[in-house]
Amino acid sequence: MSKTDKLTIALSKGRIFKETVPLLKQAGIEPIDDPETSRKLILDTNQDNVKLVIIRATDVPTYVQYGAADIGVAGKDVLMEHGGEGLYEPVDLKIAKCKLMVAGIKGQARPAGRLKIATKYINSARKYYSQKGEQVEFIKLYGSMELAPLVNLADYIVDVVDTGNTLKANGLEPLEHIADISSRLVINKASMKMKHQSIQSLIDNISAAIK
Ligand code: PRT
Ligand code: MG
Repeated sequence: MSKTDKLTIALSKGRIFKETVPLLKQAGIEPIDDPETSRKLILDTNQDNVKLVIIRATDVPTYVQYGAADIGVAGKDVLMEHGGEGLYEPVDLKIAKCKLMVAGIKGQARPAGRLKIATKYINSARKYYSQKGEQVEFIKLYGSMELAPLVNLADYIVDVVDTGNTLKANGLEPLEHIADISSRLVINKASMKMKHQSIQSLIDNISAAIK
């Protein structure tokens, strides 16, 4: 509507925050505090009407879906698990790139029988194996997936891989590529209507800054 629309942007700490800051800067938005050193969960910016909320990466789609944030930045891996309900996903920011992969113990032959797959990406993994027509068993984990094959909790893991150094350091190797992942700008559907002008101009400025 107007330049004075209040905008709340949801970001996670770490790589997404670091790689989003330069894009926001192109849209004239600069955070006042650094989330790595500040304990604040709501960060002011140089723009009176724009604030940032700092939350877990997997919670970003939820905050935006329910309108607690108007805008967010989330990995496609996280969005695929969430399902994208209530969200527009207008821009691929091409940041925090990685690959969703199947990995297992290096050099180990495929075990006979029904595979056990440990992952936090249950929905994506289920879709992948059902498209392959393979019956597998899933074990839901919340982190440190790389450990699961080492202690015989699972045969394989489904996880995001960037350099592959973490797999390698744990004696694992990537086996199958499921999807290329990057982070997306997500917008609450009601906000997109109610605050159209402010959000559209943010989208335009950010889009122009993407490499
Ligand atoms: O860390 P936390 O539990 O709070 O949440 P999170 O892991 O979901 O958040 P964060 O900030 O680590 O990741 C946010 C988003 O970054 C993810 O949703 C992905 O879209 C994206 N991304 C890009 C990655 C990676 N690269 C990545 N390498 N997310 C996680 N990793 C992990 C990887 O699984 C491995 O354990 O980082 C580790 C190092 O990777 P390698 O392959 O370079 O060794
Ligand atoms: Mg992490």
